[in-house]
Amino acid sequence: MIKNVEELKALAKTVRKDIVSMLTESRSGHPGGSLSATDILTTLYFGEMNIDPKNPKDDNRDRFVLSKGHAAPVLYSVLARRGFFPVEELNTLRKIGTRLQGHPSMKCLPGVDMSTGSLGQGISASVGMALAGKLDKKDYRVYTLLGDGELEEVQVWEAAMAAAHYKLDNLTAFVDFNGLQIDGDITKVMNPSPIDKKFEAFGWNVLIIDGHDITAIQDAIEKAKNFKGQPTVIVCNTVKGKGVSFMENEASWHGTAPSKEQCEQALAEIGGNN
Ligand SMILES: Cc1ncc(C[n+]2csc(CCOP(=O)(O)OP(=O)(O)O)c2C)c(N)n1
Ligand SMILES: [Mg+2]
Repeated sequence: MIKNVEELKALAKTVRKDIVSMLTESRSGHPGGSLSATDILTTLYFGEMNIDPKNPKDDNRDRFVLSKGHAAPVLYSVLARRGFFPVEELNTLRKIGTRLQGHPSMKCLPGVDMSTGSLGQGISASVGMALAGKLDKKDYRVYTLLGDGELEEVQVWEAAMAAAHYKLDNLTAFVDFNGLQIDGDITKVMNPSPIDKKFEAFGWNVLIIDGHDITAIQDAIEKAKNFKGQPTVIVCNTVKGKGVSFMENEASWHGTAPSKEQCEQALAEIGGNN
């Protein structure tokens, strides 16, 4: 388990470079929402979750559900770097017959706890996993990551209501609050704000942090673990496309792959040693 912030920052650079490289190779996929979620997934997978790549289906493992399933590249990178499958396999993203489908499939790839892609469904599955943990008297925790545009799906709020009703304090949801969805500014498409007040009204403990500040992510996870009687949501202020200047805050990079030249520029900007 890595708690050192400098080490986690270095890993986040590696993950960002994986994302850019695999999308360039596949010539399709979703960079913006993968890069905005990188610091969250890096902190969780390397520094927090009780998981074992040698025993990916262990009953007592912590679970993670990528409710915003289109951000599959960031999940694939952390799983590969954590040892669930060979790093070279990242180059097969979205190719015919690959285990690295455009959206994560739990049937193909070890480490994927739930197949997702249809927005709104992942958090519902997480509620079921957390409730099962309570009924089975198990100590595992369930984490899920939602997009801010995903909050426009009403299924999210049914799940939120159920999580509070069943007092699922073993469930922590992250909201990747990057302000953009596929069609642009979330406040123009279908404004989900105020996100914090909505979750509060649905019975959740709410924390608001900078989603690129690894120390803040670690602190919030710890607070959520110690908070009893209610599920916790960590609203993460993020930048879509974080780390690549020409992708940052640009809705057009929601689902567009970089060219080889753009990839070179992005890799140089991200930097890091490996
Ligand atoms: C039920 C459903 N409706 C529509 C889509 C198409 N879709 C894919 S990504 C996306 C936008 C999601 O925006 P957000 O949740 O903010 O993701 P992020 O900004 O983190 O990439 C949409 C509408 C989908 N995957 N599922
Ligand atoms: Mg968004």
